[in-house]
Amino acid sequence: MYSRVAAYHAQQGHVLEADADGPQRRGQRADRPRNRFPDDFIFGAATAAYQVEGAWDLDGKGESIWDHLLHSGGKITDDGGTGDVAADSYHKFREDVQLLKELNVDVYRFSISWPRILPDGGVDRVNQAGIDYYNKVIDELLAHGIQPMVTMYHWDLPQKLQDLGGWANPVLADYFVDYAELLFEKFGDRVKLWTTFNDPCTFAGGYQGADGKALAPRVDLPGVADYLLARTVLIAHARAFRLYSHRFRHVQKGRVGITLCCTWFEPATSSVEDQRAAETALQFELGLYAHPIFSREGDFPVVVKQQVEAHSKAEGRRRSRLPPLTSHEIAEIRGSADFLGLNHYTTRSVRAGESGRVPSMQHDSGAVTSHLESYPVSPAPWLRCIPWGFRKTLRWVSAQYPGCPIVITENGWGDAGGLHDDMRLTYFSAYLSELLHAINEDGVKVFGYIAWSLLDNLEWIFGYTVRFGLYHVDFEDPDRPRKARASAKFLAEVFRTKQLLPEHFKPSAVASDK
Ligand code: GBH
Repeated sequence: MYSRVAAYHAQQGHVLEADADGPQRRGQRADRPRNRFPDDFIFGAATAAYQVEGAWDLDGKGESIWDHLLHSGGKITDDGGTGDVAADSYHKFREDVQLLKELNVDVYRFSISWPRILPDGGVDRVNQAGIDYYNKVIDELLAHGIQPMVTMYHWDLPQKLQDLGGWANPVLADYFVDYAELLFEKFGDRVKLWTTFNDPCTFAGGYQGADGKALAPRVDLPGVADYLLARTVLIAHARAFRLYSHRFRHVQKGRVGITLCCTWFEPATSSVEDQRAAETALQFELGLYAHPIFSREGDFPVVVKQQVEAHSKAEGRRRSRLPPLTSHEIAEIRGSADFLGLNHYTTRSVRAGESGRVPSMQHDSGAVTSHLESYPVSPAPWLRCIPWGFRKTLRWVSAQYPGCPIVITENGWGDAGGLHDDMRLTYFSAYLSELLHAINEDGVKVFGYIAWSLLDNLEWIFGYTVRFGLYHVDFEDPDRPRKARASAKFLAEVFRTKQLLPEHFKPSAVASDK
């Protein structure tokens, strides 16, 4: 270990020389080596309840929409796998904390299963065993010097609330705020980093079709229920944030944000149409949720409102399928976050044109997306390793929402599952290198980086066929043993030293563009 660090110091001068004029060129101060993260930067690893916990009906837990879908008969996921046992983190969380220690993380990002705490969704029936479980997880983390970062909702809605229409029903905001209040009351003395929702853009997919690839709950109302969901989620998020500020913040002194997913959309050509389409695609994916919260003016992005309204009229509707926010709602949502959590994985190519069903968000966006064929592809075919898209995403986000503190809440690579995961290691080193360029040269305010995922886990509809874990899990073995992959050892060093070694710190595609 020492020799690696010494070798690094010997080469550091070389790294500085190679890109010495970066910050000066942009009028910033080079106050640390370019391959170093800020001293107070936080590193972590993430999971989500349904994907790792198992114990789907143990100790009073209620049914979630994922339990419901994957128990609905037949082979739903690619390998027929379910989250019934998953990585069994419900029983093995102490071992997981040991892995987190080994990884040298500052934070562990995990989600709370709403139906484990509130089996029917409402606070009229609290499951004490669920509260006890998360108390134990939180205490174990703190005992080992690891900060808990809690996601309140990572897609496992209590089925009873789906029976009410799920997120298409605005009443869900009331249920969510009650749930959030309970979490602040029970865990807020120890949890200082909260996100309300994980990636609504993706879980809206559960309302955009009912085919074999669709996520739960498989409501087939694209271009309608997904926009209703967006409104409910934004209101639920904002009210939970306001509640924290009024009732808890002064005592608990934590931070509350939201996690949104942002694919980078690269114009297929330099034509004005394709460039505009790529920008619009970003507004439909990220802007739909981020603009109401993080922009100065609030509300949905103008381009989204205009295009959905125009299509809705053309379809003979009396009103836009995107439900308008009242001025009161706009004000309540605007500024309702202490930080933005960003999940970033990959980049797609965009040209202007029509695609998707009518109606659908895809059709409304006027953007046709496709793969960038020449980049390495994961067995999860949506995922390609395109590191420069990460820096472009960060620059775009910080230009759109200036000053907004960002934490990367997910970034990672899926493979078939071996222990010698060279491609994952390559992915992490290349993406971390781009992240450093964004922070140290572009001045993007990123305060943390959390890798997806600590463990192999139920990859939703892909089942266990695609693995994202830093630790391999043997799902054939009832004991679900964990084993470190090469990438875990690599990240443990990055997290410990808060820097990339010169061989991992690459010149950036974006920098050479200019
Ligand atoms: C994350 O979202 C999730 O938060 C996490 O739970 C999950 O395990 C992780 O991804 C890895 O997948 O229609 O087949 O082209 C990532 C969001 C998921 C958005 C895949 C785009 C395209 C699926 N992305 N999705 S497909």
